[in-house]
Amino acid sequence: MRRIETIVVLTGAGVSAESGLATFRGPDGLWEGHRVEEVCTPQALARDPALVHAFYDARRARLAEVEPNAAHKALARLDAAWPGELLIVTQNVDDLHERAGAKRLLHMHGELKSALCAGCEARMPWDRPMSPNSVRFERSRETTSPSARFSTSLEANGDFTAPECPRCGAAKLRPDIVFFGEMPYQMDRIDAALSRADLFVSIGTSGAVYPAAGFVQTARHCGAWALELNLEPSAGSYLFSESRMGPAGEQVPAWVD
Ligand code: BV8
Ligand code: ZN
Repeated sequence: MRRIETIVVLTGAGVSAESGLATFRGPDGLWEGHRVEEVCTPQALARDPALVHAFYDARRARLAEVEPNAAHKALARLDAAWPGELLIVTQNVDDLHERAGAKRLLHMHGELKSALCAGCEARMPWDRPMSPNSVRFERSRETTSPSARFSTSLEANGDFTAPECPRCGAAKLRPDIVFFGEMPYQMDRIDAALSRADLFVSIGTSGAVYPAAGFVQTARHCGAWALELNLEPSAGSYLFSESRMGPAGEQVPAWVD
């Protein structure tokens, strides 16, 4: 392994699991009780905006109930101490990396605490429900599994109207989330960092979603050592120089410290 100057870290839902946030591909393969096509595509937003807004309103509200875990805190320590180049690329839309103190951070799939105007493409901080009618998902009584099925209880009263954009006035605000079929944010910046990386570390991701799942190949092609820290082997484990299995709350501090 060459001298390490540039580190690129990729995180996925597994890094937030020990904080209590559900991962996407739990045992029943449902995402908070929904199929991904129902809640994370532009078509879903056009077809059933009330459901999509309620889904993201519930996940945004959940952020107030969770805290960064030892993995987020260890990455923040690395960020504060690492003298070379570092970029933490997260697929997650929660704010736990920031709340742990990470600075050199990029949300490639957007953020729950941001809104996007589908009219003028303005992005703005957002921390309240977008759908005035959506009430929190009711965790169903009969199951306590982590990916417990949720039922959307919408007190819908008539048609759904999106909030108005403060810049252009159009009632077209939507969650600032990269849906399937949409281009992730700052791909040029990510690709440039991967081309310079001496060490690429993937934490808590199943390697199921592209282009993030392809980052390990880009980094290795450019000569980086690739380390995977995950609870179980991912779809791309064979692509890594080294894989260490175990909960991120243990594996990440052990790697950082
Ligand atoms: C695009 C929104 C093109 C935010 C999400 C090839 C190349 C390019 C694209 C594609 C391609 N093939 C297919 C595609 C299309 C598609 C895709 O990848 N589909 C898959 C399903 C095959 N990709 C896209 O559409 C992307 N866009 O390519 O655009 C383009 C080009 C030009 C112009 C326009 C467009 C967009 C992808 C983004 C989609 N949005 N989410 C949100 O709502 O949260 S993706 C969603 O999955 C989340 O962002 C999530 O982060 C991401 C990945 O999931 P993971 O984070 O890995 O979570 P998962 O549950 O799967 O796994 C958790 C892991 O953690 C597990 O391995 C588990 O073992 C582990 N774990 C659990 N507990 C712990 C743990 N590990 C450690 N400790 C623990 N305690
Ligand atoms: Zn606008």
